[in-house]
Amino acid sequence: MTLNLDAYWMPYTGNRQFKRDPRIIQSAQGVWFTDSDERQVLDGHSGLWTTGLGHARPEITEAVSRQMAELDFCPPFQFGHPKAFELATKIADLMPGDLNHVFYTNSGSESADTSLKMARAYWQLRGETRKTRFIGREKGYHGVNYGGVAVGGIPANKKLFGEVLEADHLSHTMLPENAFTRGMPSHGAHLADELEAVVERYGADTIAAVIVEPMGGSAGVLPPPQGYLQRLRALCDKHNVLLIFDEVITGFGRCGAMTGADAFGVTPDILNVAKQLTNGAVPMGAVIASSEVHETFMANAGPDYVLEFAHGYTYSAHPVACAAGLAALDVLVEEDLPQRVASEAPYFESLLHDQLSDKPFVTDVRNYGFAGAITLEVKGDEPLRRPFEVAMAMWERGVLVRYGGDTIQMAPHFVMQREQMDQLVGTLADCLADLN
Ligand code: PXG
Ligand code: PLP
Repeated sequence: MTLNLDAYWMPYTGNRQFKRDPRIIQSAQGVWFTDSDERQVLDGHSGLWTTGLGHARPEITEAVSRQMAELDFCPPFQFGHPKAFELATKIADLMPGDLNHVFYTNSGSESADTSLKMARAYWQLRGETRKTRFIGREKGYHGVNYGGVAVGGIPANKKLFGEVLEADHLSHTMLPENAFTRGMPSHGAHLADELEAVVERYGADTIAAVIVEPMGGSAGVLPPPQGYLQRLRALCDKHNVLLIFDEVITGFGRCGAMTGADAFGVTPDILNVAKQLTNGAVPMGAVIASSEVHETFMANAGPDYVLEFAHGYTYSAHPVACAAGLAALDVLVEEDLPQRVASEAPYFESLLHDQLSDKPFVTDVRNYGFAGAITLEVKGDEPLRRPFEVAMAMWERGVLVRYGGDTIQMAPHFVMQREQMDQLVGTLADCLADLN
């Protein structure tokens, strides 16, 4: 069979290069993909930070198949089905603090925009009508919808699209003195204090929320400096600003704890998830609000049949996604996988730093939990070229990694064995050694 590649306009892809040299994945099992040449390719990125439990988990396949036959769709507005409530209860149980109320979305991007709307509406309902301003962070990624792009801090994701929403940005924490740090860097907690300057400039009575990833993901794995998130939390409390954690990558195990909030010991007011919620099997995200945020909506909406939050998606709480989520979270908890990530993370960390730090063009190695990245020196006037070349060389040798900006990113499955990690990092080391 020859595929016609023309009609599919691929997302975040160099379409012209891809269609000249396609990389077609046919099937997946565990930590392995099979490509269209019947090659076994090691999945070194858990899909796209999605599939920590391994691909094709029978528990999820069975739950999804059963759900399709039993209830394929249920209108989410003014009606509900049992699994939507069961999954919300399960998610709330796994969240820290009083993050107890789950608003479903279908992706991380929808979670980002939902959380921003929730934050603004919260202040409106409390009568603080001037609190509308959002603060993001440089190098932040909050998906591709207009709200998320505005608070995001990756220039390439913004430059052709114009600004719809105004936002300010704290500095990123990738300081030169932190290069080659194992785990959380020791410098940079003071960068949270920039929030004071923003408050000074605009007044706390105009600021709705700060949104950050507890550990930056897409920009190439940026663990928070020690004490940074604590300071950000304290300043948000001092100035009455909501703190939103975008945990689309860190939620459900990646950092060796159930959430990034747990891993780093700081609880936000609103926490966004997606990806690992269903192990990537069915699109789903969620925004989890504190009881206080939720109660503000419930208490201020008027008669009880009136909408408290005029927001939602046709596919919010989709029954098939809920079934996948329930099955995926059961496996995550029963196999104690966040704990496995925590106990195996030092092995992954040593591999990364021992094998990659001395390779040509590597200017930084970063890691936390089962997330690792390197930064590569820019080649001439083409900042994106070298990571692309490395990732293609790895694909040739049967290993899939993610490349983006000047970085290569790795995200082992939570179930990955040491010899597979050896292959992942060893193949990268070999490809780097061959660079010129
Ligand atoms: N927030 C965060 C923190 C993310 O990591 C999104 C929002 C958007 O989610 P959706 O489901 O709308 O894609 C993400 C997604 C990478 C990479 O290369 C990471 C993401 C997406 C694409 C590439 O690391 N994360
Ligand atoms: N556009 C139109 C014309 C619609 O009717 C709808 C939903 O009814 C949407 C967009 C939003 O779609 P979704 O709810 O899947 O985000």
